[in-house]
Amino acid sequence: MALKAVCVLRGTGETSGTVYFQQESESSPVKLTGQIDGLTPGEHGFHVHTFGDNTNGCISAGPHFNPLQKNHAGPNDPDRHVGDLGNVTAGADKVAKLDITDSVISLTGPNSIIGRTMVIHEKADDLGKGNNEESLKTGNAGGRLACGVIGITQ
Ligand SMILES: [Cu+2]
Ligand SMILES: [Zn+2]
Repeated sequence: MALKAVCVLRGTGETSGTVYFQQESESSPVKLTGQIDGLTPGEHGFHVHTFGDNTNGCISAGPHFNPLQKNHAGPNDPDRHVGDLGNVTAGADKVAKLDITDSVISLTGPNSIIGRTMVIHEKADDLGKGNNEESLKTGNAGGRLACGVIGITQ
């Protein structure tokens, strides 16, 4: 039976969204669909952060989900944070439509993202190629516009 999860993104500004996750079996890739509204046109970093804690807003979600203690990178790099999903791109209508397939995150097992937080950022993620220390931690994606805890759904 397919595993399914959902995340409602909210923040202090106009950015909001809904992300749906589906995985056909525990060894299958995870498909992400849905959309994020209220973004400036262009790329925005999009990651799973470690904690499902929004008590002090998106900052309480902590750093990128990184159980194997790797450097920050892009979703197609062999070494990356588990939570590194790269960028989403908003159009002139300020909407980013999500269509991501990822084989590193999971909805079960040690790389499970259930109970952790999705964050959409102010700026583009440089995917670890910024030639500075912060690039290897956060991709210089800037502030956290909106976030939400990833939960199991039917
Ligand atoms: Cu992030
Ligand atoms: Zn990262």
